[in-house]
Amino acid sequence: MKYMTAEPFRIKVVEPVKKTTKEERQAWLQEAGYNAFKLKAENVYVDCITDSGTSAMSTEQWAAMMLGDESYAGCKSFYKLEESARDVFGIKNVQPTHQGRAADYIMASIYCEKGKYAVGNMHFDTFRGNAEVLGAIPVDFVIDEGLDTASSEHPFKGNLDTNKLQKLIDEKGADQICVIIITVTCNNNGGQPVSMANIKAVSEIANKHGIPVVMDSARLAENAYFIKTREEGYADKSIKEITREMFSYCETATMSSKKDGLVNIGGLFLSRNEDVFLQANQLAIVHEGFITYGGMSGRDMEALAVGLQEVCDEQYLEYRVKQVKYLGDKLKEKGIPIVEPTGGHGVYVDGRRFFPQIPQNEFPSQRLVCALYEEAGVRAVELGACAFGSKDADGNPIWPELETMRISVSRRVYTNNHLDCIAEALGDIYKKRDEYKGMKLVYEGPITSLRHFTAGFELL
Ligand code: PLI
Repeated sequence: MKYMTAEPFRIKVVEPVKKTTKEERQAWLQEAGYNAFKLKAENVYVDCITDSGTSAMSTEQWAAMMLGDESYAGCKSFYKLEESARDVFGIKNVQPTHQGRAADYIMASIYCEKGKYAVGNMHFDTFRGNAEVLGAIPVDFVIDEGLDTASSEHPFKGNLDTNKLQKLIDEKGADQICVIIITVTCNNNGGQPVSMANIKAVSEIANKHGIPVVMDSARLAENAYFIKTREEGYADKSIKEITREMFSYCETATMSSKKDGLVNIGGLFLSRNEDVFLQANQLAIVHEGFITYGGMSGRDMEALAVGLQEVCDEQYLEYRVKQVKYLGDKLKEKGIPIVEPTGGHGVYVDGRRFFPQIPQNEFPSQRLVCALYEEAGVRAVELGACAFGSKDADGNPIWPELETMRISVSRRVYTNNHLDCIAEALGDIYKKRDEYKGMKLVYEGPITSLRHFTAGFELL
């Protein structure tokens, strides 16, 4: 396949994007309170705020949508989705949900207990929010290398630290841990993968102590590809063999299908525990929809059934992971500090190392998000002081260890030319980095863990 290094698809439908002036973007930023979530998408040139729900669908997926069976109960589309999901996860019981956070809600309602610990490598916000509402205590036990943005190039920075887990069990007792959740890939620290050895080791400890293991599997195929290419013994296994082994170590899996489902909406809840699955069905009926659609339309289930198969294609995954690395390498060439190695769904720039003059309480990564939009119309997202900051019981701020700007790369959407624009713009901002000052948070909503969506800032 020498020479065949381009995208493994050709473009059939295009969506125009608008070029805008710096003056226009400065005005829009000010109107938006310097919060990228409040910008109108039509005023964004390259949108990297998320990789969620933004994939381009294939001809096969669009064709499948025409077959959508919209029957309330027992529709054909559900059975196709069920078969496809069983094939990828190796789990028999499949409950659709309208998106990932609904599956999180169902999972948290079943597993979380007041005052008990929910251990994770790094919990995603929507599970954390649900767990907190239910009174559980979410704790992140990612390995130390996973928090080291400067020097560590550990191949599986998403791994859960089994020593920290064992210590908590020894100190508090296993009955104080209601669930262990492994997020693949680990979104909060760079789309970093979790190794099979780690998933297995965590599940062995959990099984020994009777603690259920759940996998948050939004980016399951990207994780499997990293296992195949980085972990000994997996090079000759197919992606589906790897995903099935990954999920053989858990009782339950949740999925935001908006990422590796290659669709724009949808979620899944799967469990090999029959009692848990029956409870999930009940919760789905109350909150989502009947068991065989769970908040999804028949046509969307058709597209997801196909997307789950397409995402396991190795040629697609090779292109996907290499495209993200392409952007990471371009930024590194310019001396820009990024989280290394690059992960599966985006490049994470270290805000503190980029703007060392801006302290964390003046939101360096948020400043970088604004600078990138101002210069190039590129929209990224802050994952730092604003998004991950919290407060102690007296309302004093607690600043997070990780302070990054995530440049998420949507699946099958942008060409490397778009990524070149991002690299050029960030390179120019980096050259004049000394000129930037920080930001002041002037508005935040009542729920600190969700404040980044609606926060208002001023430039200092
Ligand atoms: O956006 P949802 O409700 O389909 O999925 C929530 C969700 C659950 N788990 C993980 C690991 C996620 O990354 C996730 C959503 N992620 C978003 C929106 C993101 O921008 O990363």
